[in-house]
Amino acid sequence: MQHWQHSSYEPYLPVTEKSNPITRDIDKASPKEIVEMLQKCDAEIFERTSHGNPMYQTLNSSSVVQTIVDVSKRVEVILKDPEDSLIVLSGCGTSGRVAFLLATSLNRWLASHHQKQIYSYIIAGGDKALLTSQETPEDDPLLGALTLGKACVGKKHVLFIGISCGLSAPFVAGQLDFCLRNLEIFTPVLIGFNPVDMARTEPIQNCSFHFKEVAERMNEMQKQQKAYVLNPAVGPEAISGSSRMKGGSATKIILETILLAGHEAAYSKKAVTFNGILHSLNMFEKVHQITYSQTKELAALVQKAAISLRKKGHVYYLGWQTLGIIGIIDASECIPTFGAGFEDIRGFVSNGFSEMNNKEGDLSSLGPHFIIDHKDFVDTILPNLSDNDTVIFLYSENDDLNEVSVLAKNVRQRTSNLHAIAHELKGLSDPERMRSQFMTVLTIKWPSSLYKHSPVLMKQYWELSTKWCLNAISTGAHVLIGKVYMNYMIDLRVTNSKLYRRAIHILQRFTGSTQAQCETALLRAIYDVEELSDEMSSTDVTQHTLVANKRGRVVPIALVMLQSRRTIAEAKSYLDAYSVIRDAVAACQRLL
Ligand code: S6P
Repeated sequence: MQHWQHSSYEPYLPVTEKSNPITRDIDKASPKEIVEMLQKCDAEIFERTSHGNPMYQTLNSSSVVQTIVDVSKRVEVILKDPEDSLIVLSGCGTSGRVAFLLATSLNRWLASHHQKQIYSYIIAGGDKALLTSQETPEDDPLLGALTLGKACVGKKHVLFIGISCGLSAPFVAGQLDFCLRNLEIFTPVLIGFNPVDMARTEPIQNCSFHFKEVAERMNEMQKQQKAYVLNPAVGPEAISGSSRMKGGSATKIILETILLAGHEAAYSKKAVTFNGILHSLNMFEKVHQITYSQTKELAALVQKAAISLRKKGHVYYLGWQTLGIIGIIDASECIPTFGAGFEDIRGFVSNGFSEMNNKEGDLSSLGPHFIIDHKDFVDTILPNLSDNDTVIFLYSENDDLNEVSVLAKNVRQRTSNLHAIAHELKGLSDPERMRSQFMTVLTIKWPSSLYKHSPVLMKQYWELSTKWCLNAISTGAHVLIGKVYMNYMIDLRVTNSKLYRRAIHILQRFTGSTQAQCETALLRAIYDVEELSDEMSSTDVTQHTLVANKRGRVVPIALVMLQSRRTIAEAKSYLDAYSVIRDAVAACQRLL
């Protein structure tokens, strides 16, 4: 049995918030060890058995596979009769980004096959949340329901797939509740990675239900095949709670398995079967093995990225097609995850917003966070590029390699610190010429067995593989520059209720103080006062998070206060002496 599966292991936390024993010492690891730890953590997605622990189902458990079969058949029905029908994928943060990626890719596929485009995506906070962190709308169930209602006006059949890795987002709970009250139109599906028993029970503001209550109603309805819950446990995240990693990857795997099976049944007359689904899941496990077979090369990129960040340089991902979008997503998530500066790691995609194909169109007028085209990189970044910066190209043999070469040549004039992650299937016609353009190339060679299983899915495999590589690079680099303590990101931004609860838990974990003491210290740091007024103590979590959004280092400040009984001013000046959170916390641990 995995250590985290024991009932005594962090019993008050759901799987998605537990700390992973594999990465306990990630903050002291070498780049190669970091990549190996991430490889093991990601391998847990494909764990075959729950080792007799009835509490957990895995991705390969027959009940999970059967639910995938059932949902795939729903997809098939909608694809065969697309009039007045819709498949909506929805979530917050990373879950919404995965929803976007799949909905747009599959609509494109449908359009190219002269079929009606029936996919739609919803991300809490709208399209700007695709590129920036918008954590506040995640707490709003009414907004979730309203957005869903609007997206489905006039539709008679809607398959709604709500994603919340932690079974926690009120935005998604509101949507599922809306579906459950309108089952004549909606078939709701919930994807997440905790047992229903561990779904969030915190009351939601202005709302009569919490997440667990909705998930239980979903479970009830599943008996009549009117709703479906897909919630295998895939183990805790490598960085505690960071569901952009395993949560995002597992969501992508499940959704692609479901949607591809539905497509094949509708268009290739290949019936959805239990074994077919199992086989698809096995193929994704191969993608994991192939990607991580190059630990050394990947570790070298982690190291390069860390050196750049340490020297106050930057990391740039320049990707083609959806690989570019994967790069943009990974880069933008570093800001909320590691408190990174927006310039630290940035992504660019060929053809910018026309490649994104997002609902709200070109967002570049919203500001620098939304400048994503290669052309913008050439105009604004290239002139100041230096050897302190690491540039990583992301492409496959299906891309315009001449275009890749031209851009590589331009970049080389400014820096030799240019690398590539390249996906090859049949092999390039002139591999040496491509290789010579970069300092290093991590070539991922794909066996034809995967292509034969599904030519349609190759692009999705490459996306997932690139996601794993980039998650390793950006996480590893931030770990190496000291942003993480053990496997906790302590300096988190407390911008919604989930993060507020996580912050309190982290404080309890490291100080041994009571929940009440930790909450008080956190609130003092948020409101920047020594003494809380009655109004501050009695106001709701939403208000706290709105104030916290404007403040930095609230959790480290609260930690120092709790640990050393210092005033806020003293705690701040104590922290000023440390640029590395890991050092500050370690020193603080020694204070008592
Ligand atoms: C996690 C990421 C967050 C989550 C979001 C939704 O690394 O930063 O934005 O995706 O909070 O979480 P969930 O559990 O509802 O999918």
